[in-house]
Amino acid sequence: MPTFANDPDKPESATLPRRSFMAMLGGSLLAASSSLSLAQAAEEPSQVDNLPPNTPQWMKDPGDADYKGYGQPSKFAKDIKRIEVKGRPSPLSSFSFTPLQDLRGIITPNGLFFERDHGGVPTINPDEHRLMIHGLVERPLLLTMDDLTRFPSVSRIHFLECSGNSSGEWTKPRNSIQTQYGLLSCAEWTGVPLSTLLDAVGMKPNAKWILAEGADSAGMDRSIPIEKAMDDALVVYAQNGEPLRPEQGYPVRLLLPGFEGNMNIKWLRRIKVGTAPWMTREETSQYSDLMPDGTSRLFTFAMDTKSVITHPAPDGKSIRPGTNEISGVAWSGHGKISRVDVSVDGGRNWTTAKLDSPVLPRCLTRFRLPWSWDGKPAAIASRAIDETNYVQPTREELLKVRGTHSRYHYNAIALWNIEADGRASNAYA
Ligand SMILES: Nc1nc2c(c(=O)[nH]1)N[C@H]1C(S)=C(S)[C@@H](COP(=O)(O)O)O[C@H]1N2
Ligand SMILES: [Mo]
Repeated sequence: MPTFANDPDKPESATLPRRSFMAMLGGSLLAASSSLSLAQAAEEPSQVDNLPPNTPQWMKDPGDADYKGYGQPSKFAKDIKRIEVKGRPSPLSSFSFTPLQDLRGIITPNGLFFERDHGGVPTINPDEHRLMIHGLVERPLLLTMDDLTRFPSVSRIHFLECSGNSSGEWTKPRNSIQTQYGLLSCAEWTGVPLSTLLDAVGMKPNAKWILAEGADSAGMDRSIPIEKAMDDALVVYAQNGEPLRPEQGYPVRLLLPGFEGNMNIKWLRRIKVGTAPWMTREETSQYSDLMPDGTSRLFTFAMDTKSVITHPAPDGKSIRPGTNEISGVAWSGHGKISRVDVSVDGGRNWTTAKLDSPVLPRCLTRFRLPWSWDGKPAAIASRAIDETNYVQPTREELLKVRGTHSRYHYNAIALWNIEADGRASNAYA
């Protein structure tokens, strides 16, 4: 019998835990929850009765006992969604952004994983899909999915970021974390180390590069140096424990930890071993950066160190004066995050934030810092440092070196203004 919290004879004990928590937050919770209940009462009159010390309706009614073969989020969380942009630059091209402002921890749920498709999402029957490994090899292979899953496998947690993430920040910063920073996600990937497959085919001594090709209508292909292929590259078929989602490359994709999203070929059908890069469209006209002196940066594979505050953030909930937690994610394509500093005065002073464990290489790292907000306008920022001692640059530093002709690889410090009403906005927008 659930008596304690609902015993109308003991209103004091029933409200005590709530009061002490309130005291910690500066006493503002009571006011907030009563105004919330009034707002709800206007919409759904019965809901006010669900608040303490009453027994809520959901303890009086039997719960939903319907069998759900595949579970869905609560209907109260239905607004947590990707945002899709379609038709740019071609009708089949699309991308969708992860709602970073609504996520906690480091793992992106599969249904919210960002998406970038150049030729639409193919519908691939795994029984009819093959992975070919050929070129400068002793024993070319044509693998079925059953063949692939018989190889020894590993599971690893890695971020994936499109090199076009935050591209708007170069010249047209927008007041949104989701559409400016949301081409970033992180998952636990399961598959076969690419080195295992390359060992199985036996590479010839002059092998230096591999070409990876997708089975989508874009036939996307990229050249990858053999060092990466033999280091931590994975041929993955599972994402957060379940089969890859169609959008992420079902039934199999290449995962190059820390390397720009574009090289992580989805719907992987072919790996060719060769001596030199193939200079495909994606690595020449695209995904190269025009520098101020008119030259182009080619083959900038590893994503540079970056971080962003996700709470509070534009698109997210506004904060109230008193105790708050500043929290966000940091990542580096070069290894582990070693430190994240947070500023609440626009970058003049910095405090080192706490990093959640585990801190893994080429993986999102969650940082947190308690912050007592006095209710006055503030400007908050995070600065990540990785194990190679690379320090995330300010916007001014980055633009000074790279100019403003780039469309890719923007990794500067983000600055959020906190307005007097507690809302966060992009200071550069
Ligand atoms: N075959 C194929 N692979 C692809 C793409 C594609 O369109 N086709 N898009 C690339 C780009 S630009 C990125 S950023 C990542 C996005 O991976 P995701 O959609 O799983 O987030 O996949 C890459 N691999
Ligand atoms: Mo991308």
